[in-house]
Amino acid sequence: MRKLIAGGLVAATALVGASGALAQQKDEDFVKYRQGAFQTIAWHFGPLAGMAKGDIDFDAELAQRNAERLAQLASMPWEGFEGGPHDAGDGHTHAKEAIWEEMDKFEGGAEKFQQEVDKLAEVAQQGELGPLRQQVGAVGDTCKKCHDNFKED
Ligand code: ASC
Repeated sequence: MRKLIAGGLVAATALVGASGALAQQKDEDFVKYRQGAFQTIAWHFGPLAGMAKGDIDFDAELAQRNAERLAQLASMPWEGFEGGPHDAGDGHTHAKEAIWEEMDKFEGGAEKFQQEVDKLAEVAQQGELGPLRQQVGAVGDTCKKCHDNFKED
């Protein structure tokens, strides 16, 4: 448990760390990258949210797989915000300028998200709907909080 959480924290705090390799990427690539990363996260969170709400049947194996993937994916979107705000060309970004104005707060939200999905991956191993439902709620709260602060509708 401790190892998972520590790993997540390291990944989350490395947010703005991976600059060198990004030099050739264009503004629109940053936008596409981070949107793709969030889409992949939503793809995996969707069924978990569906199980938590009772919209789809509980499937312990799927829950465990998706939660483990989320723990990996949670560290990925953030490098797509590096060096921004980015001009997406067609205006296709929902990122608020507040991200770059309040980067510490944004990074804090990313770290909290990582912690909660790490916990979700652990809880999913129990194979029980009750605790899963509760932790899916905790993860969803971190999504929502960040969207409220930093994402245009
Ligand atoms: C989802 C999803 C989000 C979050 C958010 C939680 O399933 O795609 O962006 O949950 O709605 O409030």
